[in-house]
Amino acid sequence: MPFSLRSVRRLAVAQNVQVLKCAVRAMASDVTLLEVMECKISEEQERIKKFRKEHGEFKMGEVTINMMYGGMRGINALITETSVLDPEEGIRFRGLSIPECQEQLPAAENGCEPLPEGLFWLMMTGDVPTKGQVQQLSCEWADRGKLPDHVTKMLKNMPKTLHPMSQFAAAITALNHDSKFAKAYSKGVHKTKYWLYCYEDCMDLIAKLPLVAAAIYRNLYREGKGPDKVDSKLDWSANLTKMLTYDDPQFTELMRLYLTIHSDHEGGNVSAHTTHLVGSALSDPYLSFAAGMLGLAGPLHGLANQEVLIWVQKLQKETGKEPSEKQLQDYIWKTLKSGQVVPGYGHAVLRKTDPRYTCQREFAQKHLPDDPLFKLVSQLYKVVPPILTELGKVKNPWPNVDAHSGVLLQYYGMKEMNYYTVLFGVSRALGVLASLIWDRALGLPIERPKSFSTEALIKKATGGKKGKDIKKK
Ligand code: CMX
Repeated sequence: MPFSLRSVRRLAVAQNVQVLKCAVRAMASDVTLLEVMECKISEEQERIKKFRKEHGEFKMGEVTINMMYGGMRGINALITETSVLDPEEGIRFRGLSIPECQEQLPAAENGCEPLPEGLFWLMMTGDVPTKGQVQQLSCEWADRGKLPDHVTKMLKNMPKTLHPMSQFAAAITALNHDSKFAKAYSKGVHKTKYWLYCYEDCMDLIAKLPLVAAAIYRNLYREGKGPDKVDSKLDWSANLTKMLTYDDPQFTELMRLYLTIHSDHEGGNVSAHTTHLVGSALSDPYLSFAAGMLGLAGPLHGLANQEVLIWVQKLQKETGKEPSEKQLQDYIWKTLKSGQVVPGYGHAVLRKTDPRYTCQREFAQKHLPDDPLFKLVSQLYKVVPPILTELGKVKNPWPNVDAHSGVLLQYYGMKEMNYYTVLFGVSRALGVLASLIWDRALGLPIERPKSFSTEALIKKATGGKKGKDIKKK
């Protein structure tokens, strides 16, 4: 039976029940994210405590030796509340697919793509926020959005040849100068309060990321010129595009979509897992996230969006702007035969076209259907999968998120492909930092899986009997 706000409030006051009080407050239009989190966390702590007491010994699968040598693929070992990845269906953020997020999360005035602020609220609380709650978050991030001088200066002094991702991670590391978590820890704060300081740092960090990202862009590609302050009237994405010196409202809409879909991909990917792992040592959120960004900067992970464009440009150089199907096939085989991967294709978990690719494709079909690069990428979508399938070993021949993002950015004038992973990083903060806050709220311990030497594994697997047959020569 649905309850009205008034009836729940009366019940709560009468019975003084904390859970009901929380439910009442969560419905209020002026409720803050922090207030909602305070309630959610105590409920969740109780729920997990009870669950572990009753089912703590339940087994979630076996670990094989192939899994250990195979990048831990298929080992069930992490808890992540913010999103879950299904191999066939793709990502769901707290149960919502990308099309459902596009439908249900609040959009900007005159816009139709979801505001990433709304996704952050959803990932943190499990609830779809109201428009008012999202506006409140935009204001709060704008309020917190200031860069300390030492970071601005440091970025200005970076050599122009230093990759934007190295600059990004270095600046985030330097922001830990003002970490509230590190300060509270050094003063001996009680561990039940860790999450509150972690929350403060994460909110500050998310608010500062557009400033860091845009400063890197302006220093490298705009001779340091352009707006360098957050505008309190703008949402998080609009502030980012403005400080990047772009004024096309459609580019801002793209950025809202981009920052939403790149935010989270459950817990096992390199950037999420690294942030979680480093955070488990109680390194503050700045250090934890910087470490995650260094993982994102790998070409098999987030740097693939840059690699895709470099690969496509080389293709165009060799074959001309409008290659035939045969030319594409030859180019793909040449890539594979030279021992390289086709960037933007394949995935460790997904076994279908990435829905993040699909929604970017839909954006392109709507806004730039005749763009030559979009046409080329669409052609590759037809030609690459059969070849990767023919190779026989690739588990997923379909495109991932990185196969499409560069096309859209290029169309709106952002041609500096070395920079693309920074935008991925700004977005990734939303998911991994929401998870980090929950890690501290749930008191997850320092992470420390057991490792073995090959020798020890051989002994275990052969019962010590056949070990000599597999001995080193
Ligand atoms: N091109 C060529 N070969 C590929 C391939 C691709 N796109 N994808 C996988 N393979 C190869 C692997 O290199 C591996 O070969 P070896 O056995 O010779 O080492 C074999 O196929 C099996 O790999 P897999 O189990 O299908 O894939 P993995 O889980 O090991 O790796 C990924 C996943 C994403 C690293 C891989 O598909 C790849 O390198 N893709 C290209 C890079 C890329 O687009 N990365 C971005 C992923 C999304 C993101 O994180 O941003």
